[in-house]
Amino acid sequence: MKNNTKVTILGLGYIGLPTAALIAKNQTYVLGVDINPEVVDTVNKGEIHIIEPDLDEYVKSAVRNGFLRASTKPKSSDVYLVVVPTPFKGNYEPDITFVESATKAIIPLLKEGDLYIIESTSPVGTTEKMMELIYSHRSELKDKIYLAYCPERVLPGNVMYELENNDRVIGGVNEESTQKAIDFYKQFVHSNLHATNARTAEMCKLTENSSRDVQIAFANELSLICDKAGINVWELIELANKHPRVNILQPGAGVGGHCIAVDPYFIVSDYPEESKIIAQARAINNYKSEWCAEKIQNARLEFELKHGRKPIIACMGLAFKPDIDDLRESPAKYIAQRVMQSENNAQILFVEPNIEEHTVFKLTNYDKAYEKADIVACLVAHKEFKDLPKKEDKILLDFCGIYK
Ligand code: SAJ
Repeated sequence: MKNNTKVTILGLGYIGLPTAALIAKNQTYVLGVDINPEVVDTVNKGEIHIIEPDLDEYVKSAVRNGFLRASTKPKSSDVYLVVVPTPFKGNYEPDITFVESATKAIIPLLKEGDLYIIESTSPVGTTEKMMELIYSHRSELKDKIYLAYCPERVLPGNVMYELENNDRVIGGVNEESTQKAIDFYKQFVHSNLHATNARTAEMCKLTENSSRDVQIAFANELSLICDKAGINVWELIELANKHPRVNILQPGAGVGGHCIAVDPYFIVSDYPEESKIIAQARAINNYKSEWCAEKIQNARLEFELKHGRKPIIACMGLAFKPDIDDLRESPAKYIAQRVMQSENNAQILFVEPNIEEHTVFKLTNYDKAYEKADIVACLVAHKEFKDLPKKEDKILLDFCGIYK
């Protein structure tokens, strides 16, 4: 990139801030824009508001060296990256209003030769929609600016490494735009950049996560079948995976996070007639959490009938996946809430080794909870739980393969 290239990143979240810091590390002037003034103030102090290994060092040095600044307002740049959230509405319809408002904010600033890229996970056709929006306000820019879509595929907890080293799929609204975007990413992405068109790039992101959701649904469905068949599903999957071309994923307490549990709906809502397996996989993964809550409920009732007293129940894990501290959209948290509703709190011990405290759940150390509990519901396969001894006097409900 020419060293006087100015880049504006719209959205300083889990992807936007790491991306801004990485580009700034390559001596490029980056303006990070966020609608939240607290985020802007935090970044301008060289600090961070999200938890991601190594990110603090990147942001601190980029701000100190003057290559990264944050603001609530965009300024004229040469490259604009839209990295804002794309949630779904109550009826599972994708919500691209953040992408639209970020685009509207920069329309007055655009000039001939600028590059506009969307990174946010978006329904197919969004980049073309934003192109029409831009041209409807600035017709003189038609075919004079470059527009592309480039999804990210980084894993939370490994973002700084994966941003630089994961292959990227780059889809322009035309070939010149694709090439312009490739030339941009080449400056800070040291892996393969795969050229395609915008619609294919948009669908590629949705396909990656939908394929994973379907694979997890297959594992979860197996767990329901094996529970009825009296088969250890962990042993079954381990044996099936000995086949050279079989790779069955792991059953769990459901599918959480902002990605795998969300992105498939972007396909289903646009192609409801065609996306049968994708829709059904979502239903199975959502149902799995209900199923786990019911198993705990039944175990509680059986215990009470047998022992004439209420059991102490340990909910082991609240995060949305193993060994992280993120509880957003967590199936384990949902199940813990269901158990709490059906039981007075004194009988339930909540365990989450990756956070100190929680506003709703009073946390107990995992060792202590395991010792005291009559029923142990293993909801998240955190590494701390792997050493817990199997005790005959406890009812172990292993939903995530702690004891596999
Ligand atoms: N899960 C299972 N069984 C498994 C694997 C995962 O139940 O065998 C559950 C996890 O517990 C979690 C959920 O699925 O609740 C999602 O976990 P994940 O490991 O898929 O991780 P995410 O959502 O943090 O990251 C995914 C990744 N996408 C793929 O692996 C295809 C990541 O590369 C994407 O960048 C990210 O979504 C995203 O941002 O889209």
